[in-house]
Amino acid sequence: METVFSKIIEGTIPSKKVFENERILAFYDIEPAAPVHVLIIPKKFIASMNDVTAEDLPLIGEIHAVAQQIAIELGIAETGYRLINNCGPDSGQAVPHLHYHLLGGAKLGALVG
Ligand code: IU
Repeated sequence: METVFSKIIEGTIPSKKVFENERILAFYDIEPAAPVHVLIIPKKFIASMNDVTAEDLPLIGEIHAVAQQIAIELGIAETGYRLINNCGPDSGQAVPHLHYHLLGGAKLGALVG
């Protein structure tokens, strides 16, 4: 399915990349909700966490490893960060392509609300 994120993966929409390999792309969110706000996405189309299958689990694990590495590189590993996935309407998921928000660089507020 074509989304803004598939266009970012293709390069037809530019992004400020933080990390890229054959399977994963990470780039800065255009509307940062924290001093560090990076989106980490699989290049494979997966609409949401509801659509993750057993065969995707190595990919999900690799996304965590990439998040850990980016946190180190951007200097937020020690101060702390969040890795957030929004899934479905109640979460506010706006883009139907699986993505993880890596947020840090400040004391983060409560999540609910
Ligand atoms: P959400 O979990 O689906 O709500 O997050 C989508 C994020 O994608 C949100 O933080 C947007 O600011 C971000 N984003 C982006 O970085 N670049 C874009 O072109 C678009 C959305 I559209």
